[in-house]
Amino acid sequence: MSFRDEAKIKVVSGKGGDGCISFRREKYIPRGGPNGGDGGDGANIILKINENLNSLNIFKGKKVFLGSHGKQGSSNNKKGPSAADLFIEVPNGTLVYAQRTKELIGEVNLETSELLVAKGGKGGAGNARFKSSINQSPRKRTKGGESDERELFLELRLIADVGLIGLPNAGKSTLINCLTNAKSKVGSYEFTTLEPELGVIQDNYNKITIADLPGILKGASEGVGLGTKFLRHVFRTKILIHVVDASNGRKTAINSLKIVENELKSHELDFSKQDRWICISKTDISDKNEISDLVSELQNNFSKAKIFPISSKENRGLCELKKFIFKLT
Ligand SMILES: Nc1nc2c(ncn2[C@@H]2O[C@H](COP(=O)(O)OP(=O)(O)OP(=O)(O)O)[C@@H](O)[C@H]2O)c(=O)[nH]1
Ligand SMILES: [Mg+2]
Repeated sequence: MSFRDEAKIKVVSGKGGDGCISFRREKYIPRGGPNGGDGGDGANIILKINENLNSLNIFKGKKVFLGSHGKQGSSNNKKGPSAADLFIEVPNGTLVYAQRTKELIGEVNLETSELLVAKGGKGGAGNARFKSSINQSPRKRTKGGESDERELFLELRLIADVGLIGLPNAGKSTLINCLTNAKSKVGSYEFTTLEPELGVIQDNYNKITIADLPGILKGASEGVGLGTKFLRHVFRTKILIHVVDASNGRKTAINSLKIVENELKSHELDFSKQDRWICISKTDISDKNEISDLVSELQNNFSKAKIFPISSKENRGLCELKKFIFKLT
């Protein structure tokens, strides 16, 4: 199943139950007072975080969510039962918009783990509530509140600590597979990875999530290759690791770095404040002198970026990289 990071759904909360009109009828009490109970409340519709979800694929088949109605009140001042709220589970980082106006309603994440998206109708008042000194036998009650119907647009921004970016074939998926439990597809051709993949790296104290993304080509911001739409999934990572293939020489490596950075700049989201690390990949098949020249050139040009020469194939430099990744928490 392909990865879905957008979904359109319709949610309809439950109606409130009507209030009841009823009078006490007991032997020897000819004109018993009103005893109609209130109606129960209709179901609220609530989006709720499920941290095990990583996509909006759950909405592939089901797109309409109906809450149950509250029950009517009944005699003897019995309140009608309220309907149970309807919880819809969504992944961490789900943004919720009104479909028509695109207005942001809220976001489901670790801080806001539940978001009310359609309020259930209130139960109506039974006639017992309308008794007064001038009206001992009210025939008045109120109806339950109407349901609330909303068309929502959901957009997922995966929440990861680290994002891997780079040209296609740079070695991003090989790296995430070495660092984490991910099983991202690896291939010697471009665009092996077609959708974001998450992996988790863990020690006794910390858990870090890494996102592997499809490669970015020159012109991606204008739609070349797979475009840059998926970049939103690494927008809130603590750092971006830029994976640069060193095996085609220093110049090509620097050039590829510039291409990817330019595409980031053209994106609607502002990536300029996110820290960058640079992984110089495939050092096992790269010229040693070229690598050391590349490291110094990068250090001069990107003084703030940490630089890690690595080889995922020969497990070089990965311990050092992991050490810094764990320091992120
Ligand atoms: N020699 C060597 N080859 C590597 C290394 N890392 C990755 N490769 C190879 O480089 C090719 C591309 O690797 P991937 O990990 O699929 O690259 P990617 O950046 O995920 O590529 P896309 O998903 O297409 O963007 C594969 O043939 C890998 O086996 C490395 O450290 N050394
Ligand atoms: Mg890949």
